[in-house]
Amino acid sequence: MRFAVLADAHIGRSIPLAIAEHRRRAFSRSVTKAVDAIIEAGADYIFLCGDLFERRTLRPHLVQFAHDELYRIARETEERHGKKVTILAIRGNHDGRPQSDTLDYIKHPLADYLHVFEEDTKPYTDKNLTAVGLNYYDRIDAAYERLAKPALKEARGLKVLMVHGFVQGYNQVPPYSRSLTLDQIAEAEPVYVFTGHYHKRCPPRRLPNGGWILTPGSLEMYDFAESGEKGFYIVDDEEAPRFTWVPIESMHVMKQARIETERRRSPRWFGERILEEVELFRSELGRSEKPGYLRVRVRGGLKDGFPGDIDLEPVDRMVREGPLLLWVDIDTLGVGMPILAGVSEREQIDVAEFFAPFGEFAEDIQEMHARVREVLEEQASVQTGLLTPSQRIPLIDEWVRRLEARTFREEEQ
Ligand SMILES: [Mn+2]
Repeated sequence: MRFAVLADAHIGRSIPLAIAEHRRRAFSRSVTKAVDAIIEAGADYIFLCGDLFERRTLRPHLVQFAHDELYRIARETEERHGKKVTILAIRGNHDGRPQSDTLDYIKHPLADYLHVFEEDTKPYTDKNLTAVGLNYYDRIDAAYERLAKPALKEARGLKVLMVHGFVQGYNQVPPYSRSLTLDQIAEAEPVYVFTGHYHKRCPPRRLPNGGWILTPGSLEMYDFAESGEKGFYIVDDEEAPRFTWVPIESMHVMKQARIETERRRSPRWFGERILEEVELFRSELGRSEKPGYLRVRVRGGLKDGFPGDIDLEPVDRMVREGPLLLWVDIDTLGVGMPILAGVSEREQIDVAEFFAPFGEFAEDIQEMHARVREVLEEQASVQTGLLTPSQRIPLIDEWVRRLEARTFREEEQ
C-alpha cells in the first residue's frame, strides 16, 4: 500500500497583502504540483493533515479549485493505475471552527473517495486500515486524551492517527503552545502518526511502541521566517516502511535579511546597507531565474536625522526596473531616533502656525508642545531619549483634559 502524506497547503493565503495575488498563486500552484506527483506515484491513500485552506471564508473559485484538484487525484489515479484512492482530511486551525469549516464545501455526496473527519472522531475503517483523525483544538492534548486516544485504543489492524497539532520531542514546539508527547501517542499503539500544524518538515521517527511519526510540513513558504525545503512524503507500507520525500520547488524566492548595528549611524549609512542587500538579492534572483520578494529588517540607532531620512528611492527604482524583484519590504521600525541633544537647533517650525487649521486649539497645541519639550530636555533618558511612564502620565492627562474641553466642528454636525 502506498500513502501520500501532506499538510498545511493553506490554499488562498494572501499574506503579505501587498503581494496577495502572487501569494495566492504560489499556494495554489504548490497544490497542483503535489497533486501531479501524487497521481504519478499512484497512491492508495492520501492523508491531508489540516490547514488545507488558509481561512474559513475564501473566494469561491479557490474552494472549487481544491475540490477539483482532489477529484483529479481520484480520477487520474484510477485512469492511470487502475485503483481507487481514498482521501482522508482533518480540520486545521485555519480551516475554521468545529461545525463551521471550509472543508464542508469540498464534501460532496458523489465524492465517495473523500472522507472528512467529523468532530466526534469516529474512526474511518475499511479492509486495509483504521484511521483516527483528530481535528484541531486549542487544547490539543486534552482533545487527544478525550477523543482520539480511546478511539485509537479500540481500533484493530493497521492503525493510523492524523493530528493537527505540535508533538513535543519531535517538532520544535514554540513556547506556551499546547502539544502532545511521543509517549502519550505511543500508548494508543498506532502504526503511523501523520501530523500537520508544524510547518517545517520532520523526517520519520520511530515511536516508543514501534510505530512511526511523520510531519511533512507546509507545501509553500508560509512567511518570511520560514526556511527549508517544502514538499510531502510518500510512504510505502511494507515489512519495513519506506519513506520518500517529494520536494516541491517554491514558485518564488522568499528571503529575509537583517541589518543590525551597535553603533549609531547616519541615515545615509542605513540607506547604503539596505541598497546592498537589495542588490545582492537581485543577483540571487538572476542566478536562479526565479522571481522573489525580500524583507529587510533594520535595527540600530540613528546618530542624526529621522528614519524617514533613509533614502529608499533607489530601492523603489530597482523594484520598478527589475522584473524578478516582485516586492521589497524595508522594516525600519527598529531604527532608533538620535539622542535628543541638538534637536532644538534643527527645529524652526512655528507650531501654532503649523496647526493653524485647528483654530484656537492650535494655541493649546503650541503650549503643550513647549511643555513636553521642556520636560524631555530636563528628564528624558540619555539612552533612549524617552520619558518614564510616571513622567509621561501627567502630560497625557493634560492633553486629554484640553482635548475634552474643546468641541471640534465635525462633532457639531
Ligand atoms: Mn498551518
